[in-house]
Amino acid sequence: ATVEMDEKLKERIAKHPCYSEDAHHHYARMHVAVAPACNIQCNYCNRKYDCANESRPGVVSELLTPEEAAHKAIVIAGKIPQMTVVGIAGPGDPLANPEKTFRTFELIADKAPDIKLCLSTNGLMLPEYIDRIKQLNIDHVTITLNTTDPEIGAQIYSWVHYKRKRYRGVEGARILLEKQMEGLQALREADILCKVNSVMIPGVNDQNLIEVNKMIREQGAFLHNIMPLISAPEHGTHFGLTGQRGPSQKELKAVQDNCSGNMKMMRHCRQCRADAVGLLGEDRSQEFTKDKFMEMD
Ligand code: CLF
Ligand code: SF4
Repeated sequence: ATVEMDEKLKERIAKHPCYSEDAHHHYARMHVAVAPACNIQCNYCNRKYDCANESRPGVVSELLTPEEAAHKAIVIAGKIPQMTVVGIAGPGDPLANPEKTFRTFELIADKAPDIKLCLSTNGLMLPEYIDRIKQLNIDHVTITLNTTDPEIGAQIYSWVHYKRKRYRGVEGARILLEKQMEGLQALREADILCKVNSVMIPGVNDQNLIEVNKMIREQGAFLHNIMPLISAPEHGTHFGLTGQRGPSQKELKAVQDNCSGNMKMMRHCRQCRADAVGLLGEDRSQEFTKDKFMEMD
């Protein structure tokens, strides 16, 4: 589907490899893994590995302090000229680690003001931190939003930890959805570009994704990325254990096509690691492990 876009908006996404399909051939992103904790439990997540909302299951990223992360970002920006975006996407939820996440962005913005800042979150704490996000000029925020229905949510999230209390089942899912919707609205009011990721789980939320698409479109989200559940029993996720499979390429495409009426759909996502480096299709994270980048300048 073609979506009309004004020139200003085009400029804002022109160098972001995820927000612009054209850009992903020419521009690179890097992730810094500074955020280990999480405030919800998705059934497709195994905490031993990176946040499965925006990353590849079965991968363990090397955790960094904000200072190490900033050093890494500056080193890599110097070595890879196409590097335009630094994202924080895990290994847990960035906004469940607000001090680490914001300190990292602050240090990077200070030393490399041209790099765009990108944040990916489950959305639970987004309303809480919207002011800091604005202050830091974070122009790209992703919310992983898997359903508009708390009953379905109860099958996806086993608990939600909000303001010192743990909520289970429908109750937890309802709180999460409420905060995600508030977050969407706050981003729109702040004129921050918002991408929504939805993990497609056949038999659980696949029928509901059209509804998700409609809702986020009405709330002003810019781009929708429907990602396949990757769930292998060896990752030890709940869905893996219950034999829940991911969608086939064909099933995924059918849902994406059904949603694409009025909204841009992302179809080039590579489900990166929380410490990914490079163009979307390539993974250079091993060239920049901590023992290596700490020696570089
Ligand atoms: Fe990273 Fe995500 Fe920002 Fe991109 S990834 S925080 S928006 S800079 Fe991109 Fe990777 Fe897909 Fe994410 S390909 S998993 S959508
Ligand atoms: Fe795992 Fe990410 Fe879900 Fe947290 S938000 S439980 S880290 S997939």
